[in-house]
Amino acid sequence: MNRITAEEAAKILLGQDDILVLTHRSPDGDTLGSAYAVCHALRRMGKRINVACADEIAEKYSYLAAGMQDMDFEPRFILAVDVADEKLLGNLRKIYGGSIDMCIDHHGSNTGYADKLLLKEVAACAEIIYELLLLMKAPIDVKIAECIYTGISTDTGCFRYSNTTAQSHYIAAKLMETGFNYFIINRLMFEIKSKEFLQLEQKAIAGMEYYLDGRVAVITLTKEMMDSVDPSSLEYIAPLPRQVEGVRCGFTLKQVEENHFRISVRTGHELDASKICAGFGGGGHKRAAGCSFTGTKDELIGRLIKAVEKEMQQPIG
Ligand SMILES: [Mn+2]
Repeated sequence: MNRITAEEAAKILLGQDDILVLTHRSPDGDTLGSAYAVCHALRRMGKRINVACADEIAEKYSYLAAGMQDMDFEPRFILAVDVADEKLLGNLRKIYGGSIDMCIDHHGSNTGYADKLLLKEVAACAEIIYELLLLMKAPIDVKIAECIYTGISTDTGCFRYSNTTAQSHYIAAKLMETGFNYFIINRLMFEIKSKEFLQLEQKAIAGMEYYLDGRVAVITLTKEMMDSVDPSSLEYIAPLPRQVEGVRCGFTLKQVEENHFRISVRTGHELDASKICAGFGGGGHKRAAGCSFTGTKDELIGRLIKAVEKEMQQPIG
C-alpha cells in the first residue's frame, strides 16, 4: 500500500479508463454520493465508468444515479470510496478482494488493503472527492453537486456533528452556487420517514430503558421489529437515546439472533464511544461507534454499564 496525495490521485485517474467504483455494504449517503460524483464527472470527461455495491440501494438515494445506465466494459481499474476495510465490500470482496487499485477514504482506521490510498481524516469522503474533481478540472454541475452535498450532509448529520468543519461548510456553499435543490435533499435525508419506520420509532422509544440515574439509555430492537422496515433506515434509531436530557451515553441493541447483538453507541461530549466499544472488539469515532456481542441481553447490559462507568472516570476529552 502506497499513500498518495490528491494531486497524484487526480493524475492517476485522468490516465485511466474502464473504471469500476466500489462502495461499502449497507451503502450510506457518503459512499454513494462519493461514488456517483466520480462516476458522473468522469463520464462527462468521456470515460467509461460504473458504480457497484454489494447491497441494494435504498430508494431515497435513487436521485444520485438518475439518468445513469450501466456501461458495457471489462473493468481495468478498481476504485473503492469510503471503504475502511475490504470486509466492508460485502459480497463484492469475493470478486475484487486483493485487487483494489485505489482507495479514497476518510477513516483513520483504514486497513491499507488497496494498492494506493488517498486518506484524509475529514468529515466525509465526499469532501476529498470534491477536492479531487477540482484538481481534475471536472465540471461541477448540479448533479455532481447533489452527490457531494449528500455525502457531506449525511456524514455530518446535516452539519451538526463534531466532525463538521469550516471546510465542510465552505464546500457546501460552493456547491450551492450551482443552484442545486438542497431543500429536497435535506427533506429526503433528514425529515421524511416511512409510516412503518415511525411505528418502529414509537415502539423503540416506548421500550427505552434507563440506567445510572438516567445517564445511560438503551433501546433494544428485536429481529421482528427490524424486519418491518427498510434496513437502511435503522441508522436513524441509533441517535435517539442520546437525545434524552441527561443521557451521556446511548446504546441501541440490535438483536440479530436470540443471543447475538450488534450495538450502536452514541455519546455526548464527555464520553469516548470508540473506547467503550474497544472493550468489545469494536470501534469507530469518538461520539459514534459500534461493536457486537454474543450472550444474553442481561450480560450485555451489565458489561456495557461497567464500560460506561470506567469511561466516566476518564478526564473529559
Ligand atoms: Mn463516510
